[in-house]
Parts: sequence; structure tokens; C-alpha cells
Amino acid sequence: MVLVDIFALVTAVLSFLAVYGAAQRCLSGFITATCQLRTNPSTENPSGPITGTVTFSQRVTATCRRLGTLCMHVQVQGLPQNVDNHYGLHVHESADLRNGCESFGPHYNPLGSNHGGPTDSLDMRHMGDFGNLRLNSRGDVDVTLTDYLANLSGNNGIIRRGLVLHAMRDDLGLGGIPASLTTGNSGARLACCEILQT
Ligand SMILES: [Cu+2]
Ligand SMILES: [Zn+2]
Repeated sequence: MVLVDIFALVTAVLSFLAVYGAAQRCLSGFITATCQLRTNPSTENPSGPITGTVTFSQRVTATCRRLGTLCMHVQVQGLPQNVDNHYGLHVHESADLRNGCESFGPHYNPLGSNHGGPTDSLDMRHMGDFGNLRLNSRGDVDVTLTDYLANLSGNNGIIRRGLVLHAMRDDLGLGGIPASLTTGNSGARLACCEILQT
């Protein structure tokens, strides 16, 4: 009898872990995209190659109507340290690499808002204002982010647009200078990539 109870308990724990693990990886039933971050080709003196992968997923209906929050798994290696090891991350208007990351244009802003942070309401942030990445103890980034506003598909979707990782902390619109309201004053474009559906 005790053995049966232990078996039931182990089964329950394992099935919880399976469901929880699947949610963390954002797998089945989702539309997915990827972005392969590379050092900005127009950086004059790069400290070393920056590489990274951002995998996006979002649950959608058959008609591509949004159901779930956007989930992003972000892994980046080779970032140079900065004053507080925070790095702004945003979706920009295009993924035009003709002039490196510089030709990606301004933040993607179909709603005509000021720049803000990921928890701000849609009239107080841009579509792809994802806030800051932070270095972990190994000097890398490996984090899962969620976003309530940006969509992969449908109107104002972010697929085929550019993702930019910046040299400095994004002030999330709170810096009190004009650049705060357009870019979060997050400095140079360190690395970028095109968001491609997978
Ligand atoms: Cu940006
Ligand atoms: Zn912005």
C-alpha cells in the first residue's frame, strides 16, 4: 500500500515537471521564430565576436489570432562588460544590414508611442521594448523573457524586423532627457539580427 502511494507521488511529481518544463521551453502549439545575433559589422573596434540566439514562441489560433504571451529564450556570449552589465534590447523597424545594425532604423513603433519599458502600457512603450539583458556570473546571458505586447504574427507582428542589443542600460524612458523617450539612451548598437519565422 505504501509502495503504491510512493509510486503515485513520484508519478505526480514527474508529470508536473514535464508540464512545467514544456512551459519553460515554450514548445508545442506555438508559432516560433529565431534570431541569430552577431556583432554589428559597422563597429569600428569590436572587443570580440558577440554571438547569440533568441528563440521566440507564442501560442496562436489557426487564424493566427494571438492567445498567449510572447516567450523569448535569450542566449548571448561575448558581450563586453559595461558600467552595470545591463544592455538594452529592442525590436527596430527593419532588418536592413546594408549599413550594419545602423540601417535597422528606429524602434518599431506602429502605435506612435514614446519609448518605455516592457511593463508599461501600450501607449507608453514601443512594440519591442524588451528592457535590459544582464550578464550572469559566467559573463553570459541565458534568460527567458516574456512580453505581453509584441506578437509574432498578425497586425504589427515582429517577424522580419530587426532585433538590436545595445551597449548600455536602457533607462526605460525614465532618464529625463530626449533620448530616453526614443531609445532609452541605451547607446551604440553592439549586435543585431533579423527575426525569422521557423
Ligand atoms: Cu534599440
Ligand atoms: Zn523603444
